This record gives sequence, C-alpha cells and structure tokens, in this order.
Amino acid sequence: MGKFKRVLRCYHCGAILQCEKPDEKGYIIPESLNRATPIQIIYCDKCFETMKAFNNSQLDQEVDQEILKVLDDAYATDAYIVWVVDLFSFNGTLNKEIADKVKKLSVTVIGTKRDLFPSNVKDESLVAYINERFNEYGIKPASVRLMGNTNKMDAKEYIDAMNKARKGHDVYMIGNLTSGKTSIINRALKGFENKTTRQIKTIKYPGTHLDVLEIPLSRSSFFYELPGISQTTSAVGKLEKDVAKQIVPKKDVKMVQRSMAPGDALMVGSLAAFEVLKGKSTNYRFYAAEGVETRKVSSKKLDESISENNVRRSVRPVSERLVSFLDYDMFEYAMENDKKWHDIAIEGLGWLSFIAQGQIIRVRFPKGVAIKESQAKIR
Ligand SMILES: Nc1nc2c(ncn2[C@@H]2O[C@H](COP(=O)(O)OP(=O)(O)O)[C@@H](O)[C@H]2O)c(=O)[nH]1
Ligand SMILES: [Mg+2]
Repeated sequence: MGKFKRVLRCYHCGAILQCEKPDEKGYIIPESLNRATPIQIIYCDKCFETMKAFNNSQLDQEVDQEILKVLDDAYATDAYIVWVVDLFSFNGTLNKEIADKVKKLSVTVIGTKRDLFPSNVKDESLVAYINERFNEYGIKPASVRLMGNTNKMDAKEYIDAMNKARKGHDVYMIGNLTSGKTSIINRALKGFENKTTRQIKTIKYPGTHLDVLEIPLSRSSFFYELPGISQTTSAVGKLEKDVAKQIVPKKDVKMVQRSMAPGDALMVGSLAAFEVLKGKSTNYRFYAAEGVETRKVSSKKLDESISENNVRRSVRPVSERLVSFLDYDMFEYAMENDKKWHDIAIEGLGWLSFIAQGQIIRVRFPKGVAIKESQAKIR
C-alpha cells in the first residue's frame, strides 16, 4: 500500500492548505499548520485575518446606497433620528455606514417586541444592553424606549415627547426590515393631529427610487419612515423561507437551560452549535423562538450528530442550505473571568447566555451571519 496523508482545507474558504506559495490560495505559515491538532479547525492565513476583523467588528451589513443618500439630507438639516431595533433579533450588529452617518445627530432608539420577553426580565437590563451596543458604534442615544404589542402606548404622550425632542427639525425613522417601524407609526398616529394642509402620503424621496412615508409635522417639517435596512447579516435573511419562519418568534422567546462541561456541545437544530472546550461545568441558557429545538450531544460526535440530524430531522430546524462544513463559520471565544452574564448571540437566531469564568466556547453558525459576544441582554 502506498503512503497517504490527510488533505487539510481552510475551514472558511475550502482551499487546500499549503505552506509553499504565500500569494496563492490556502497559504498558511508552517508554524500554524504544525501547531494545529487533528481536531482543530484551521483557516488559511488570509481567511484568518478576515475572520479576526469580523470577530471584532462583525460583518458589515450591506446597505442600499439610496438610504445613505437620504441620510445625507438628514445630516445636512440636523434632523432627529429614530432608530428602531427588534429586541429579539438585535445582537448589537448595526449597519456601520448608517451609524457613521447619524452619530453626530440626536438619535433616539426604540427597542420593539418587548412583549416577547418574559415579564420578569428587567427593562433596565434591555435598555443598558441597547445603550452599550450603540455606544460601540459611537452613538450615544438621547433616549431609549421599549415597546411591545401588548404594552399600552400613550400615543399622545409619545408624539409630544418626540415633538419636544426634535426641536422643530425633521424626523427620520430607520431600522431593519420587520423591526416594527410601521407598527409604531400606526399606533402613534392615534394620537396625531395633522395641523397642516398637507397629507400623510408615500412619496418617492427626491433624488432616489425609495418609497418613503411622509407625515407633515408642521408647515416646514416632516417625519419620514425610510424603507427597512435589509437583513444581510441575519440568519433570517440567509435561510430558506420555512426555516426563517421557524426562527422568528411569534410568542414568547423560549429559554432552555443546560449544564455543560468541556466535551459537551449544544446543537441548535442543524443551524448552529456551541461546544464547551474548556471551563468548569456550568449552566448555559439558550434563548430562541419556540420552534427552535436544542440537544446536548458530545463534542466528539457533533459533526456526526449534525449529519444524522440533517436526515432524521429530530432536532429542528434543519436547513437545506447547510450541507457541508463550508456552509458554516466557526469561532472560538476565550471568555474572561468576570463572573458576569455574557451572551454569544447569532443575529436573528438566538443567544447563549452564561456566566463568564474563563471558559472557551466554540460556535458554528451559518456562514455570513453576524455573531457577537457581549454583556448579556438579560441580566
Ligand atoms: N410581538 C410583537 N410583534 C411585533 C411588534 N412590532 C411589530 N411586530 C411584528 O413584526 C412584523 C414587522 O412589523 P412592521 O411594523 O411591519 O415592521 P417594519 O418592517 O419595520 O415596518 C409584523 O409581523 C408585526 O406584527 C411588537 O412589539 N411585538
Ligand atoms: Mg414598514
């Protein structure tokens, strides 16, 4: 029998790893290759560099350039910005280009879908989470409000507060698709009195192809609802429709708690998995929509368990778009030891919450979806 060796590939781009030609695909310095243990995931040098950047700053959401154009107007007129985020799917990933455009303006944030969270979750912790995430992008929100379908909204109070805060300037409401902008407007309109001769209407925003809802606030100032920012880094936008439906919560967010130690892994359907590589045995909480199922398996058998689940579908959801390792990204988080609650959140899918105590956690998730580690949303 002839000799053979295992062909190693970059976990991210799939290129065959090689140590000879630095300018070609799959190059990795020999030290990194030699240091890697057989079970370790390996990236080529190029992917490793991009992954590092991604890991620190998340993927950049793509944005319709015309939205940026509208925000140039907002900037020029010192407008008041209302930025709507969906408390469930928001993992702290904001569109950086948009954040840069509005960070010098007065920005108020509305966190929607509060009703999906258990009522014992403190508003303060959600508000602190939102503030911290916006601060990371250089935005200090003038205020943060939480809203939910079942919460009462005093429409008149809301409009009065907005009118006071906007100081006569225009208002631009921005936020991801389905973040809840239209719902807020519909509720707020109940307390709105149009004192102008202009109508509320959808217009093509001048100089763009964008349909924008225009509400006259005074003779010379308007409220604009911009089209939703597409969810290019959310699991919802990456997976097929029926899977997307299962991961968007309709009722309360579900929490499952599992004790995990090194060697344990938590499968989230076949969509994602968390492996504990190092650390004491401790409780991990996973928050997701009701239809998202989890199973604790052995880390060693994780690949096998996922392949098997792709066929048997006993832990849902399973996506047809995730068939090989190249369809996932993988990160390892070396946690600090601050004994505080932290989250590792996968945008649009859910988040793992735990007390940081120096553990190492490896996460796999659909490629192109933003992942983020931060202090916990629910503390
Ligand atoms: N449970 C819950 N669902 C909401 C809330 N706000 C919006 N939704 C739902 O989220 C989806 C998108 O809402 P919409 O207002 O159209 O979002 P827009 O795309 O930002 O205008 C709809 O199915 C709404 O019913 C909320 O506070 N709680
Ligand atoms: Mg809308």
